[in-house]
Amino acid sequence: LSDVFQAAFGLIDGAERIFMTAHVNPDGDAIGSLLALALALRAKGKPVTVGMQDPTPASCAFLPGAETIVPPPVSGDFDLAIVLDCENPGRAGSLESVVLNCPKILAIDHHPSNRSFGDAEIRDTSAAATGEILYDFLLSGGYVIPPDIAECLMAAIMLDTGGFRYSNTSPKTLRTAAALREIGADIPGIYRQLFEDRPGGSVKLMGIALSRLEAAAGGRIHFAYLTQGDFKLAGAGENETDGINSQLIGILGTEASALFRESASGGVRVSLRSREWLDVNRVARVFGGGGHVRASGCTVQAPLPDAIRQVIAEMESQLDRKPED
Ligand SMILES: [Mn+2]
Repeated sequence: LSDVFQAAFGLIDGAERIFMTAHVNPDGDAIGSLLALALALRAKGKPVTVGMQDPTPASCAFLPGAETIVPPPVSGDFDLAIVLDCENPGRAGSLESVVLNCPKILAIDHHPSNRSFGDAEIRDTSAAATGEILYDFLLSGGYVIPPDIAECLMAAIMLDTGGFRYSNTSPKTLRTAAALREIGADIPGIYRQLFEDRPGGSVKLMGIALSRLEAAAGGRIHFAYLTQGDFKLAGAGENETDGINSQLIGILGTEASALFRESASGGVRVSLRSREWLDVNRVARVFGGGGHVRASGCTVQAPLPDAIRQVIAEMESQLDRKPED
């Protein structure tokens, strides 16, 4: 057992009331990882409260335990916070204060981070998903992985690898997936629910976004935006934008893409993608966000046209600094 795993199990064993959370604008890795660990801890008799700033996306509602996630405000006398899939506690959004009020913090994540946090921090940037780390973590702690937990971990891994298509899909990722498949995780069912099934409103939203397609940097950047009026017109929620950025980054000649969403809670949410070399995590960090080299996000507190101008200008300037190879 590695030292950091041992420290993490020490925190869990010593805790009476555990609070768990993950990043704002959650995806299948955030939700799947939260639910997998919550199911495992509850099976051991640990009282766990799972709180999230933002609602669970409809694509993840099928995951076992999804109905147990509570929205803010979260109150309770917790003695341990477990923060998943976050490079810093601020990624928990408005629930950061609940995390920081806990006397102990355990972080489990696979994003690159500038500064460590937590009383124990399991950070493995070679893992494709936080769910991939959790598989090893649970096994090493002697936890059994029943089919419901396997389903959650498989969803976590499949979301962050795009269904085993992205470059982060390692041999180890596939070995973990193979083990989860043997336990019974339903790959085609998870794929369909995470990536294909969608309400008509989100398809209409995609149509609106794509009709706004714009290029910058001579076609090396493609971007689109959605206003509050667009969400009303389409009858879709702000988190029903899955797949739009994949369309943008797929345009031939594009190195980086951005989708801008005007948020009802203020500011503009920006999702960034890159194809081959641009580190969009560096772009997102300029605006206080973060994520991965190929997929990142941030929120810009500015009117939509200003947010677009600022972020596109930063992307252009970083595109112009391509290292010679
Ligand atoms: Mn992740």
